[in-house]
Parts: sequence; structure tokens; C-alpha cells
Amino acid sequence: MNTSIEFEKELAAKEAVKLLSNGQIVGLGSGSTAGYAIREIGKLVKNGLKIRAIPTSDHTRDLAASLGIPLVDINSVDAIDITIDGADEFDSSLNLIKGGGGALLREKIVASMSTDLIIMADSTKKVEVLGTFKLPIEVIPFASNFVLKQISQLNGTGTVRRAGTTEYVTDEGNYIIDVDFGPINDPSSLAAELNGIAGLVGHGLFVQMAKKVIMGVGSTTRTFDL
Ligand code: ABF
Repeated sequence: MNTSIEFEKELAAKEAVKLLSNGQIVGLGSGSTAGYAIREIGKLVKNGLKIRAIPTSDHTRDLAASLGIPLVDINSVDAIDITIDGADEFDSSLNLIKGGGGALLREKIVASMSTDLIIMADSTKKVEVLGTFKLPIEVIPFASNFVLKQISQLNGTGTVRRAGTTEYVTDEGNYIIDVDFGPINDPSSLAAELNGIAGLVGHGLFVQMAKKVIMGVGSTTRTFDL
């Protein structure tokens, strides 16, 4: 574990949590940066913060529950006030690659329902052009070979993610294909192409969804707004 990167994640998370206020419905992201935020929220809840939270993964749900953070069923709310989540890459337009942790489908649903999507990042996540990090794509297992072929027609090279000797399976029972598209110069067009592939249920391109990125850098934070 790189302690200075971990420190940047923690700094970004603590800064993001300052944006929460009483009465909000809060989307809780997944991954290690989100973990710092969730632990911070747990402390605030013990000290009286009144929120209801919607987790983006089973792991986040279990962590939030263990800290006494009140949870609410996503299907019982019409909207989410604010979501704080991590990312694998972000560019200067605040377009994101997410899904390295495998929770991209629920993360995108929660983000889509959120008035404000706040991304927390360490300084390694900022890029000029998205695409060094392989783009995670979630597929139903029945369609994995078909989707791999469709992706190759878009000049992507994908492999089904493994967990030891078997395929990695998401919280929704799907597979992940990690795809090297090279530099993604037009994230919006690629997202539109991917959205049209049958059997592909989600991808990690979050285009024009984030309102703000809070990045830890050294011993401080830097905020990128739209
Ligand atoms: C989630 O966790 C994902 O969208 C992203 O893949 C990952 C980032 O992980 P970490 O915060 O551990 O770098 O936010």
C-alpha cells in the first residue's frame, strides 16, 4: 500500500463529506476512497448527522450498516440528493472511467438518480485523455462472447475479468470485460456506441455526470468544478 496515495484518498474523502447535510439522501460509492468517506460518515452519524444512505455495492452496504449509517431502499426514493464516489480516471471535463472495483452498474444507476455526483480521487487519477485504465464493461454472461466481438469492431481489445480460476461475478450476477480502447478522445461517442450493444448492461464511462472532483494532492486537496 502506498501511504501517500492513501493519505490523498483520505483527504479527498474528508473534504467531500463536508458537503453532506441533515435530511439528505446520500449515495455511497464503492472502492477504497469511498471507504474512507463512509467511515467518516459513520462518525458523523454517531454525532447526530441525520441522513439516509443508498449503497452502490454489497460491500458498501455491509460497511455502512456496520457503522450504524441508516440505509434506504433505492426503489423507495425518487431521487438522491448527493452521491460521493471514487473513480479510476478523470479528465479536465470531469468525464470518468469507473468500474475497476466491479460496482459500475449500481454506481451508474445511483449517479443517474443524483442531483450532485461528487468524485473523490487521489492525484494518480487525473489524466489528459481517458483510456490508460482499461474500460470496464458489464455484460450478462450469456452475451459475453458476442459483446467481445462487437467491441473488437470498435477497435477495443477486451478480456473477461477473472477472480482466480473462474470469472469475476458482479453483485448483479454479471461478468466484467476490461477493454483497452487506447486513448478515448471522444468519450461521448464511444459511450453512445457501447449503449447500443445488446447484452451489455453497463460501462464505466461516466460522461458529463460528475459535478465536482475533489482530488487529494500531497497534504492538501484541489477541487475541479464544471
Ligand atoms: C469505485 O472504486 C469505482 O468506480 C472505481 O473503479 C474504484 C476506485 O477505487 P479506489 O477508490 O480504491 O481507487 O469508485
